[in-house]
Amino acid sequence: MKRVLITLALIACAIHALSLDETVEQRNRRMRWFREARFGMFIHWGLYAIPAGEWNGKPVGGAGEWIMYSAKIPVSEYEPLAGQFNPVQFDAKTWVRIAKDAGMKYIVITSKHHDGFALFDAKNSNYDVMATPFRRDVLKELALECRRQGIRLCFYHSIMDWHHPDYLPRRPWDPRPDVPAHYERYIAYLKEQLTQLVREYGPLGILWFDGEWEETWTHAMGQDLYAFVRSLQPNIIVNNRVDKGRQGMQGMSAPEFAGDYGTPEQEIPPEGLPGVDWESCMTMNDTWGYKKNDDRWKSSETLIRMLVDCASKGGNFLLNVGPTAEGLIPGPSLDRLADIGRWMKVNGESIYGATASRIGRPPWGRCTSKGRRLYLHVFEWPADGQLSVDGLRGSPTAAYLLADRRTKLNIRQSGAAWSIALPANAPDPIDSVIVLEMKEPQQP
Ligand code: FHN
Repeated sequence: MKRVLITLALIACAIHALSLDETVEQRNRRMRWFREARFGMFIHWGLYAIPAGEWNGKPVGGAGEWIMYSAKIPVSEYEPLAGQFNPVQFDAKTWVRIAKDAGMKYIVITSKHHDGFALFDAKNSNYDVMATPFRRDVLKELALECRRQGIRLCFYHSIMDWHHPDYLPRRPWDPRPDVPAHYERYIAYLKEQLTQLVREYGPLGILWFDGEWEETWTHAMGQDLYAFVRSLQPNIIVNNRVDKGRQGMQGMSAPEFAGDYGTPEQEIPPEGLPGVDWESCMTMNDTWGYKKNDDRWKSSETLIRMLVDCASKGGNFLLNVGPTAEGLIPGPSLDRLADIGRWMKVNGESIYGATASRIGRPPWGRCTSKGRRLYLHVFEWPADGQLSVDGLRGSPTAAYLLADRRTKLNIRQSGAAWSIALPANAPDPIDSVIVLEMKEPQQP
């Protein structure tokens, strides 16, 4: 069944590629950096960092970036937040260095979230960062710093817009009946902003669309916007939320929908999404945008193992930070990113450009593969010092720890399986990586 799914997905990709006169080889070339990167930073930042989960002195449920909706705040009361936005501690160089030190290869930042506020000097709007006391083009500073430090810059841009007068549907608590709306005019506005972002802040790695689920946004509009963005920058990558092809929070659903990869959210598909590119996006606590009282932080162990889980299924991991109104990445996020960076410094080779292996999901951890190399991610170190590995294609020629490449580990065949003799103590309590050099490729 899995092979059938993979075959169908590959056919789907071929159909989709051909639909844009793109050969499979050309698509593979366009997706190559994404598949190599495997790990990116998601940044949700905007006016919502000011209330930070509270409104009129009361805590507001839901994600921080949804406070305008969750607290039923009309545009007239939310818009003045722009007059308070002054993140004087924002420093693009620091943010990019933090991402790099964590082993991240790309940054996806909200150029505009659902609240409609532009984090850049938008030519077609005064509801932007230049209309705030800060008066600095955040995305321009980030774009320059990403270029300097060799990180791909990507933008999250919301189709849904709770602020723009031409966007429909309006929120029930804010009908603004005296303000006419023309949805086609909104689409033109959206395309103007995307044109500016690509031409003045690009070239970009990804345009990460979201907010595609309302009935006003149609499949035809999604297909048109995908083609439009690709015409601006032919090698750009566009996620599947440009169109209507998402199944809930899942990935790709059918070949007729536009989008280059699937976007599971707050989950990692148990079997991955065979045959298509995909990226799981994940919060470190429970919110994307900053909330002062959200202290439900996932552990560094959980986050590292999520990254490995994604790579072991051929997917990317987009890990979110929600900076404060002052422009700082929260301390608990920094601690976790530092832990991840320490692990990646030793073991990044087993993630970058790696993908699923024919071994699947062994009881002691996960497995990634790259050409003829297998990376055994041992979460549970065997008490008896013997690691059993099933399902290899061919024989291993060498085995060693990424943490100690010089010491060769003893491997012996034991029936259909292989057994690797391990040192008494695991080099890493979260995930110790053993390399198996094989005679043949080990992809599924
Ligand atoms: O509504 C958004 C939400 O605020 C956040 O941006 C996530 C991140 O992928 N996407 C939407 C919910 O699916």
